Amino acid sequence: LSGPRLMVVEEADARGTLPARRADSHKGTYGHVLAVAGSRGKTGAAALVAKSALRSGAGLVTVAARGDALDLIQSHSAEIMGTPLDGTGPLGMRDLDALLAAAEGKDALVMGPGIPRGPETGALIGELLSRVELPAVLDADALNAVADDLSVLRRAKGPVVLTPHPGEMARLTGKSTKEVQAKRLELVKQLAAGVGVTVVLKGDRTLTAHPDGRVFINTTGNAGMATGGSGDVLSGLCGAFLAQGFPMPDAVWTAVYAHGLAGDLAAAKRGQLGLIAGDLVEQGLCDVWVRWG
Ligand code: NPW
Ligand code: AMP
Ligand code: MG
Repeated sequence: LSGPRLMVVEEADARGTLPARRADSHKGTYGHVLAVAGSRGKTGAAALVAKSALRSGAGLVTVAARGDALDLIQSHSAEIMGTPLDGTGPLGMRDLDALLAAAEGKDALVMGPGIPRGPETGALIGELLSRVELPAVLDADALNAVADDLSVLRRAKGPVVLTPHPGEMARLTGKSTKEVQAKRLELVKQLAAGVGVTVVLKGDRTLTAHPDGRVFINTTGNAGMATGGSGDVLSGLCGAFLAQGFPMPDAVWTAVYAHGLAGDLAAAKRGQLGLIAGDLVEQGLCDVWVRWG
């Protein structure tokens, strides 16, 4: 399978992306992630993003969410900082000023898991990306929000990473989930090159496509990860690596490899049936970092 444009990621490659932490470093060295995530009923998605980023080396993590959800999100973990977004209902243009202010001083954006989505959410994401020069990971409902008009992504000032599961990829490409699964390699390359973004098509053998035509095939992970919140953990992990300044696209395929390995190590302890997304964060990721020294 390996060739100059199609690469199978090996553990030594992934481990090689992570520099050692310097003895004289501090939390400012490791970047501040802003996660626009969570809503009432889906506060867990935001907590998983934030905790995953914190467990993956980010110096600071702030979640921006509606006030009614934010208190619950922060109650999941003492380390999570918060920026409340006024009002209720779906995210739209009225949230732009608050998000621009929240993005100041941040090093990476993660948008989408559990967000309240409405007719203006795609336009809001496009406008934010066009005005903030940060690497951005779009997942879950941020993907669904931009699916109708992917041209908003072309205005982004920083590198953009999309992390769709096959259902979200179907919405992004106007295909059925079945067609997506039948043509995974072709579609992921097309989307990455067509829109000029890095695309992670998740599932068994996750594919990471860079706009320059390279595709990275992942070999870690297992069916125990087919459980609610697994993908939210990946978006937090990608955000943490980008906030730490790891280069593109290495930051992304390394995050995918580590996420799958976390799932494999956690499944070895809990069984595939017992595995839940929180285990990836609390157990699996930490075991990966220890294994990688
Ligand atoms: P089908 O049925 O096969 O056509 P949705 P979601 C497909 C948040 N969460 N292989 C499949 O489609 C998320 O962050 C909050 C093949 C399936 O029915 C989002 O914001 C949690 N098909 C929101 O909820 C924990 C696959 O997609 C459909 C596939 C909704 O996210 C849970 C489902 O996808 C969740 O993360 C695969 N490998 N994977 C919390 N604790 O707060 C997916 N599909 O409709 O986009 O819904 O992914 O659950
Ligand atoms: P999401 O559907 O957004 O929660 O994402 C699910 C995460 O779990 C993705 O990173 C998938 O690659 C991973 N995952 C789900 N099912 C499997 C599987 N059968 N084998 C490997 N990884 C999986
Ligand atoms: Mg998801």
